[in-house]
Formats: sequence, structure tokens, C-alpha cells
Amino acid sequence: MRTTPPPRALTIAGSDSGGGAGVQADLKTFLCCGVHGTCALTAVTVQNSLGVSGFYELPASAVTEQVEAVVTDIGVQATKTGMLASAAVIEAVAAVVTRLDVGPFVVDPVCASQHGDPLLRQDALEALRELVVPLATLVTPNLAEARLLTGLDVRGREGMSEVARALHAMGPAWVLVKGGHAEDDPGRALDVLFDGKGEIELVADRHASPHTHGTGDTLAAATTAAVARGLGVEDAVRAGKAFVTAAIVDSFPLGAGLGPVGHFWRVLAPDDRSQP
Ligand code: PXL
Repeated sequence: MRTTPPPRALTIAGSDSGGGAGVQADLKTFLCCGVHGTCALTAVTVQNSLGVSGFYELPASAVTEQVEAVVTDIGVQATKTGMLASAAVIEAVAAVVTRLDVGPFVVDPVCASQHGDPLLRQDALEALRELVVPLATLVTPNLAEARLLTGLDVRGREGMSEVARALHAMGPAWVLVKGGHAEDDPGRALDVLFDGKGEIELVADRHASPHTHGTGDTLAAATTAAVARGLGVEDAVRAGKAFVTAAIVDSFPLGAGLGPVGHFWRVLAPDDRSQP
């Protein structure tokens, strides 16, 4: 046995019954990135490759108690959020992460699934903006989420800079605006990282795959794992982006709809992956 535990990370997020996104993606990613994953479930979604047909959120106290149980005994070196579901859960998360030492805090402001199904109740956007985003070490919206959070109807490369600045003004130390959904450069996946001083462009080849379920969760989780292992935010985001790019290359069809990004590339040799 080992004499010391590996680094630990906590995800505060929802369950995806299809196994591609949410807590399931986070825990797979944590393992692949050498970190022991812990979780505080916020909601249980009912979903498959065709979409989210509903979700059941947990009582806010259940979320608080899970975070307390993990942090006061196991201890974590970094924490991320995913689907927070409701204003009540968001208020509870903001309170508990302020009270306890959860390490660097990565906020993935999940609002909807890739099918466009809502994962956040309507009244919760303001709570997310006011209570959780300001506490973030790093907030990782895609352009659509950045528009919702800021109210700015921006597009393209210039728009990414504008929303990065507007989000930074809300209080987080770093902002990563993901341009995967940008319209003006289909060949590249361009993200903008901003710390209030300089802007860093992160570019990866864009791999055409319809099976991108879990992309944002995997990027945020891989980044959180890298932070838990001691990397600074910029290096951690670079590591997270490299991880998710490989996972998009490893994506696969599932069911009749959108398949997930793959984590198999990290645990199986290429020959083993082609076996049924
Ligand atoms: O990918 C965002 C996301 C996060 N969390 C849960 C989800 C999804 C997308 O479907 O289901 C639980």
C-alpha cells in the first residue's frame, strides 16, 4: 500500500445517468489525472444520448453535508462545480466553500446541456452570478454561458475579450472563455484566459466530432486535478485543454443521439481500444 494518499479533488455537480458528463465525467477525469475524486451531488438528471428528460435536485442541506463530510475528514487540494441546479443549492455552496478550506475553486457555470436542455432553474442564474462566480479562482464559461452571465450579446474573438473582462469584474481571479462554440474560426478551438492583467490565447486544433457530450466538464475537471497536483492556473488550464483535446479525439457514438468524449485513451493502449 501507499503510505501517503494521492492529491484529492472535490466536484460539486449533478449525476448524468448516461455516464458521459456531470459527476461521472469529473470522477473519470480525476482518476485519469492522478487525483482521488470526491463528490457532492447536487441533482440527479434523467438522461441518455437523446437529451435530459428531467432532473431531481437534492435538498440544499444534503449538498452542504456532503461537502462538510469530505472536507473535514479527507481534505481536498482543489474543488470544482458543475451543475448546481437551483438557487437554494447555489446559496448553500457559496456558504460552505466560504466557511471551509476547499482549496482553489474552479467554477464551471453549467446552464444547459449540449441539447439545450436546462440544467439550472431560471431563478438560479442571478444567484450563480452574485454568489458563486465571485468566489472562483477560475471560472470557465463557454460563450453562451458568458453571454447569459454578463447579459452582453457578444460574438467572435473580440466578444471573447469583452466578456472575459466583464466576468473578471465580478470577482473571480481568472476567467477562461471557451470559444469552442465561436462561429468565426471553425478550424481552431480558441479559448481566452484572463487574469485581470494579461490575456492569453490558448489554441488547439478543432477535431470535428458530433460526440462532444461532457467536453466542458472534462476540461474543468482536468484543470482542477492539475491545480490539486500543484500546478498554477495557467499551466493547469493548458494541461486541462490538452486532456480534453485527446478526449475529443477519443469520443465515440452511443445510443441514437450525441455520444461522449472518451477517457479510454488515458487508460488503454490504442490496440486495446479497438477491441470490442
Ligand atoms: O456538460 C454539462 C453537464 C453537467 N452536468 C450534468 C450534465 C451536463 C450535460 O448534459 O448532464 C449532470
